[in-house]
Amino acid sequence: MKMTMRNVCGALVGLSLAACGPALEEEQDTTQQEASLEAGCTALGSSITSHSCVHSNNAADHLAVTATSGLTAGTPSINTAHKQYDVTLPAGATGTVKFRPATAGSWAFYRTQANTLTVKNGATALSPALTHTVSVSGCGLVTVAVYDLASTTTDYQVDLGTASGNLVGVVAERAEDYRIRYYQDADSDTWGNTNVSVLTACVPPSGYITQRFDCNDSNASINPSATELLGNSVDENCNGSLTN
Ligand SMILES: [Ca+2]
Ligand SMILES: [Ca+2]
Ligand SMILES: [Ca+2]
Repeated sequence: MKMTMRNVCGALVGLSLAACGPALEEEQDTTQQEASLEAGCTALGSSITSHSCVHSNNAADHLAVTATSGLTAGTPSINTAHKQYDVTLPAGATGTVKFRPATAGSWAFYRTQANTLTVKNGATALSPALTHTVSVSGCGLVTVAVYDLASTTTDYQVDLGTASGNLVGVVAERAEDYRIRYYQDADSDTWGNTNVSVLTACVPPSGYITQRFDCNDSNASINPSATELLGNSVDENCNGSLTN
């Protein structure tokens, strides 16, 4: 049996660090699957995006750097997550910064302008795992690109294309840290099947929800909020008892 702390922790980061303590989650062993950004992910979920917006909206989380024209000895790094780097670009031109991931994984680069972003390993431009626009009320982040960055000893080169005012804000977050487990709700009674789930930082598949503990996911009249009907052999409210 495999135990993990990361799942519970990641799902709670945006809510409460205090809740991210000793909780251990028992991995299900049947039909659940570990969703990856590459397999059917159409957009990042609300957890990582809203978390990024919190830092973008907090002036105390902003750091200012000046990008260089190409990679030079003076090219600044934007390595720290949970910050918005306000990157000044060369006037009317592409600017270069560096990014060395603290942990290998899928890194999301949110930006305040829909300018281009290219991540390179040496001379090789990497293909993004995902890019999409962002539209969150009250949040200045408008686009995101996700790259799978495997090396924690590489300074990846990040080229930022021309931007209005020669200034663009960049928030980098690791997608794996914001995974949430969703459960299949096949009978649409708002209670999911504990045994059929996905763990993902992306928007969940259709019909998947965060609430679980449906003991019969093919009958919408049976779930933990249903009323127990006495005198039959059905546990309508999923509490394990036929008498209450
Ligand atoms: Ca259900
Ligand atoms: Ca009953
Ligand atoms: Ca019952």
